Amino acid sequence: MSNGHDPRSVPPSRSAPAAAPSASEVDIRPPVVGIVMGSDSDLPVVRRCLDVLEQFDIPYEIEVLSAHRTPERAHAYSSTARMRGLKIIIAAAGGAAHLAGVMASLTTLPVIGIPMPSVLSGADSLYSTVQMPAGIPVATVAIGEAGATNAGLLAAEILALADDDLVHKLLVYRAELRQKVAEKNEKLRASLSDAK
Ligand code: AIR
Repeated sequence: MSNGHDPRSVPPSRSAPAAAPSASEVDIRPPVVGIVMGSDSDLPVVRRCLDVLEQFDIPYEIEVLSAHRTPERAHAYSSTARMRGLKIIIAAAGGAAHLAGVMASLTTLPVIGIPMPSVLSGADSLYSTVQMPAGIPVATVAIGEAGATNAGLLAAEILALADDDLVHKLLVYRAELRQKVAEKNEKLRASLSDAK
């Protein structure tokens, strides 16, 4: 499944679904970020990552791919990723989460791993994603939704090395974060002075 702005891609997590774009609005840019997840059950968390990529207007593709259930497809995906024009792979899996490591073993593209929440609160996913042997790196982010958001941001930062427009968008994003914190402080102060 390809591209963040393709009407066939997964629905947004927030707000009402947008009307289907007209043919002229369909994004035909080739994906530069490949997102793979071990199961469709990971999608609610991975959606945070898609939201970021869409916010930064980064074309992506997304697939369910399992290191254990579909090992041949996982190998084929990663070993052809660079040739297909991808620049970054993001792999999300839970439990015995070997997907990011398998992806990283077959490509020299940067691989970002998102440990999914699990019956062990994601600790198993985290350890099995982050504890790579020397030689095959996986840039592992936090467990769950925060990690998914940060995976999208890290991908944007990597792509921004060669894209000034993305640098600008990242700076705006940070400014908005600061603004939100300032608003929270204002609200806190107001509620404390009301309580007096
Ligand atoms: N998983 C799937 N294949 C290998 C792994 N590690 C993970 C998925 C999901 C969890 O197993 O990434 O987080 C449970 O998957 P399911 O399909 O049973 O819901």
